[in-house]
Amino acid sequence: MLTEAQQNEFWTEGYVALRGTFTAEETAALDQAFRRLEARAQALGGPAVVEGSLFVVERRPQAPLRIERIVWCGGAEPELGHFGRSPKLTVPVSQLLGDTEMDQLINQAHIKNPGDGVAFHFHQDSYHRRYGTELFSDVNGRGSFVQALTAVDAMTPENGGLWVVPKSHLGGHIPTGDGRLPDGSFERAAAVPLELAAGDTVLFGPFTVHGSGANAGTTPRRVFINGFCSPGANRREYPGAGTGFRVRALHAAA
Ligand SMILES: O=C(O)CCC(=O)C(=O)O
Repeated sequence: MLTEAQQNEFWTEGYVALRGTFTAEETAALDQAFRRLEARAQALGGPAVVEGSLFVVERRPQAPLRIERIVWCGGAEPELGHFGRSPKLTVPVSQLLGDTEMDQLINQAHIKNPGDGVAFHFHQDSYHRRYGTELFSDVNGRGSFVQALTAVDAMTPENGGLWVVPKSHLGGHIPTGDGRLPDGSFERAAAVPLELAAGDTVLFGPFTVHGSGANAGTTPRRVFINGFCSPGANRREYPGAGTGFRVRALHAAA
């Protein structure tokens, strides 16, 4: 469970890093599942649904395959479904959502290999959740969504690690047409790199501005992302999850 200090850090800074969420043995299992996903991706000629997982890939002549994301990766790799609903993630998330029940919307694999150019511009997840439209309601008044990003490899600024803008959540949702935050709507210079060891997890809310650059290092940077909303918040249909895969955290909400 999150300590009070960790919960305060989340609400004050917009995110909190948890060290050693998964054991070395569990992290090795994540690594193996990601390798199998990557082998499946390498066999594809373009975007495809495979066993309930949406592989968003781009094949380019004379360049490495770009694996943009693998949506609902637990379809093709059921072990990733189980890890994504582990109490190690759902209990802290439920503390932050303030409810033992939640709907899982995201169970996703991001694989960035050196030189593949995959990058994520600075954004708020609230855009992707359709905040501000009829498809999402902030039912708990605090964003109603928490994302857990777990490092499968050590994550550094060199290998395309995540950057977060502390306190950027305090201004709430920034409306955009296409998810690209307008110049001046957040303090880009205040972004800090998140260094995680394999098996560590960062939790962040829907308004926390974050992004990551291309992998300019020599090692892969793979992350396992699971996102949960409060029951009743979401009406958007997600691949694999529909309007939400109901999960109950095994504890009483703090
Ligand atoms: O994989 C990354 O670096 C980006 C992850 C992210 O921005 C997200 O899941 O919202």
